[in-house]
Amino acid sequence: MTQETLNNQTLPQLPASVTKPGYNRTAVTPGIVHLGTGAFHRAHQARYTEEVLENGESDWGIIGSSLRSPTVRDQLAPQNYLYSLVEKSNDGEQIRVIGCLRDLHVAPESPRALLDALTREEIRIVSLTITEKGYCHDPATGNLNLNHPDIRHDLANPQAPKSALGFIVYALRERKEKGLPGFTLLSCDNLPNNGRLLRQMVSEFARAVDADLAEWVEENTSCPCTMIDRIVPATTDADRDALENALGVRDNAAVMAEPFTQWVVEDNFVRGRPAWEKAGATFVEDVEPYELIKLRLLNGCHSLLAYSGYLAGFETVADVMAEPAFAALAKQFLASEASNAVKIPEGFDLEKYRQQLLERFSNRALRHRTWQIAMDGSQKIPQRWLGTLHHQLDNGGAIDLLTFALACWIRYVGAVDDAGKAIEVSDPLAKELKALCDKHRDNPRELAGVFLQFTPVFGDDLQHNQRLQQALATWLTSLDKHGVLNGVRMQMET
Ligand code: CS2
Repeated sequence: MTQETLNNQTLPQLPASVTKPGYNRTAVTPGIVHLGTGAFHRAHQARYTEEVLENGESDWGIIGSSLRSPTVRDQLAPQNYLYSLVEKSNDGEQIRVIGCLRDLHVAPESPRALLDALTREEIRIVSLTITEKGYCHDPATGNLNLNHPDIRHDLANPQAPKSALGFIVYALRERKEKGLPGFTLLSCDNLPNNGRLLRQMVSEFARAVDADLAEWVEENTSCPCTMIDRIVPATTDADRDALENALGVRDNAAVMAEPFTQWVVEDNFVRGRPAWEKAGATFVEDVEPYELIKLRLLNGCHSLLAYSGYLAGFETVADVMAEPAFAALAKQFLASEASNAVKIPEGFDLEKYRQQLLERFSNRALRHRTWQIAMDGSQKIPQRWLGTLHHQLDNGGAIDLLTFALACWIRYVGAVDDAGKAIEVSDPLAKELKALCDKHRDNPRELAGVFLQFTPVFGDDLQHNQRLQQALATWLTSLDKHGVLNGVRMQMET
C-alpha cells in the first residue's frame, strides 16, 4: 500500500479522469462556518459550495467543525483539507476532489477556537448538520429539552459550550457585544421545518441566557428552511482501499454518495448567500411541500426497509430491494400510505419521483447499510411515519404498512433479530425502549399499548386509538409467529 496521501503536493499527480479544484484555493476567504462536518455535509452542501468557488465567488470558503470527535479533522488536516467525493452508481463511478474546506475545529479540544471562528466578521452563514438529536428538542412536542445534559452544561458554562445551540448563542452574544452583525443560521438536517425548529431552539436557549439577547438574536439572524437529499453511506475501509487503487494515493477523508442530489432552500438570508442555484440548488418561498414528500416517501420508506430488512438478515438497502417481496412492499408503501399525506408542488411529478426512489434504493454500488439507517429511530419516526399515520387515522385510510413498519421497529429495539442474533441498537432512548420490550414481550397487545403510550416518540394523542393498537398488536403477533420475511411475503400475496 502507498504511504502518500492526497494533499496539495500529490493533487497534481492524480489521474486526469479525476476532477480537481480549478480555482486558486489560497485566494479563498471563509464566509461559512459549518457545525458537524460529517460525510453528509461533505457530499452535499460542500459540493454545491465547490461549484460556487469554481464560478469565482471566492469569499464563501467553509470553516468546518466537529462537536464531538477529532476523527474528521485528523483525516483532513494532513490532506490540506482536500478530500474526494465519489459518486457511485450501478454503471460506474466519478471522482471529484473538493477544496472548499479551509480549516476544521474540534470543539471539545478548544471551544474558544470555534467561538473565535463564529465571531469573525466575515462569517455570514452558520450551517448545521448535527443530526436530529443535536437539536436537543423533544421530538414529540418540538420544545427545547432544558433537562438535556448538554443544555444544562452549556447554560452553566458559557465559555466552553458543548452543544450546537450553546456555540451559536454564545457566539451571537459576543457579536452583539462587539457591535458585529448577526448571520444566517442554515439547518441542513433532515427534520420538518428545520429552520423554524432551529429558530425556536436558538430563541429558547437565548431567552434562558438573557431576554435582551433573545430579542437581538431574533432581529439579527434568519433561519431558512431547507430540504436536503442525497444518499451518503458511511465510508468503509474497503471503499478507501478501492479509491487508493484509482487515485494512486490514500484519501482517508473520502466520502461516497449516489449521483442524485437535491437541495431546496427558502430564500431568506440576512447577510447574502452564495449563488448555490448555479450549482443546482432550488430557491423557493415555501420548502414544506418538498420536505414532506422527501421525509414521508424517501425517509419513511428507507426506515421501513431498514428495520424490516435488518430483522430479515439483509445487510444493505440494495440487498433488501433485491428480494422481490420487499421491492413490492416498498413500491406499495410509496404509492399508497406514504403518498396520501403530502401536498404536491406545482409541476411536480410524484409518480416519476416514486419510480426514481425505487431505482435509488436499488443502487448496488452504494452498499448503504440497513443498520446505519436504523440508528436513532426514536428521533426519526415522528417525522417519517407518524405524520402520515395521523393523516390516515383521521381520514379512515389504510394503516397496514405503517403499522407493519412500527411493529418491525418495536422488534428491532427489542434487540434480537429473526435469526435470534443480538442487535446493537444505537439510539439515545435504546435502554428505555428495550426495557419496554423485555417487560411485555409475551403479550403483543400489551406491548402495542405501552409503546403507543411512550410519549417521547408518540406524543399523547395516539395511545387511546383502538384501531391502531389492534393493528399493531396483530402485526406483532404475526411477526412473532412467522418472522419478517414470511410476513412480507404473505402480505404481498394478499
Ligand atoms: C437515511 C437518510 O440514515 C437515514 O436515516 O434515511 O440519511 C437518507 O439517506 C437521506 O435523508 C437521503 O437524503
